[in-house]
Amino acid sequence: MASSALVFYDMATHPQHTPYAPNPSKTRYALNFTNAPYRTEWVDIPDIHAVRTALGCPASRKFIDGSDFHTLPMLQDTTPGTECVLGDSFDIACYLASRAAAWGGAALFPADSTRHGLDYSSPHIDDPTGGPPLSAREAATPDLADYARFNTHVDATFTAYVTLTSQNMARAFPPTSAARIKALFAQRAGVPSWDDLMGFLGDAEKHKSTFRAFETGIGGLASLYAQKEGPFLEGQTPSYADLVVGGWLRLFSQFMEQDEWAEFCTWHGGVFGGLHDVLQRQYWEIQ
Ligand SMILES: N[C@@H](CCC(=O)N[C@@H](CS)C(=O)NCC(=O)O)C(=O)O
Repeated sequence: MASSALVFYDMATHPQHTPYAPNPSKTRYALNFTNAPYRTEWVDIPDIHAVRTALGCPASRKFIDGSDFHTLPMLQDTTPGTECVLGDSFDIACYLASRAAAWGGAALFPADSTRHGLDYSSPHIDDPTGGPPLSAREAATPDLADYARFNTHVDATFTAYVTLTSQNMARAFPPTSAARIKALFAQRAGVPSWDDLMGFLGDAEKHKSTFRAFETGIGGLASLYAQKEGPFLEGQTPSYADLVVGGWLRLFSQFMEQDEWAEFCTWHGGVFGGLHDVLQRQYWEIQ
């Protein structure tokens, strides 16, 4: 296979190539984890719709009004005979898992897993997200249903606290598209401008109480990690479940206030700080 046969579509950032978005980050971890040969194509947020449509990739998420929400990641396999385009991080994980052995990579869904912690229930699973509803992907095969469910519950938990990252997110917008991204986000939120949106999210008291609630909100997931010896959900053996959590940790590590991120890393025996460090060291590479 030629080294660029897999094309991974991630969000363009400033500075260049400092990815942060949680679902693409799950995929980046999974690509590196499985030793997949890939290259990254960087897409500006307002261009996602056009890029996805040009590749014939249907939206995998909806806005509240039911209209299509075109998102990243996308993965395009250009290998003759197996050409395809996948537009959801969980589908991509399943695809990579089925090829990992051929690349000499690790198993995303280890056959001998005890599946410890995959029955995690988010305290926020029924919360409104304040934006587009989460998209729950069904596993293609019944044996992966608990990973798909875990993904949905982890998404629900971190989404409940995502406003802790919103204030700093704009610094990652590429200068050439920042104005368009801000206008798009304001339009989606139904407010006149980005500054209005930030004004609403910037309430210091609300921020503080959200941060305090985060420690409790993340406690159930943390306790599942704490039950095993080692940085991963299963203890010593990583799986896609850890990469799901890691995708979110990547976002929070980038955009939480530095002192809050430092404190977050000490909560619950430091399980998430430890997981983030090991995932970044071992599986974070930009190709
Ligand atoms: N279920 C989808 C969700 C993808 C998703 O929501 N991606 C976000 C980034 S984490 C996105 O592309 N947002 C684009 C936007 O906000 O315009 C998946 O797992 O791939």
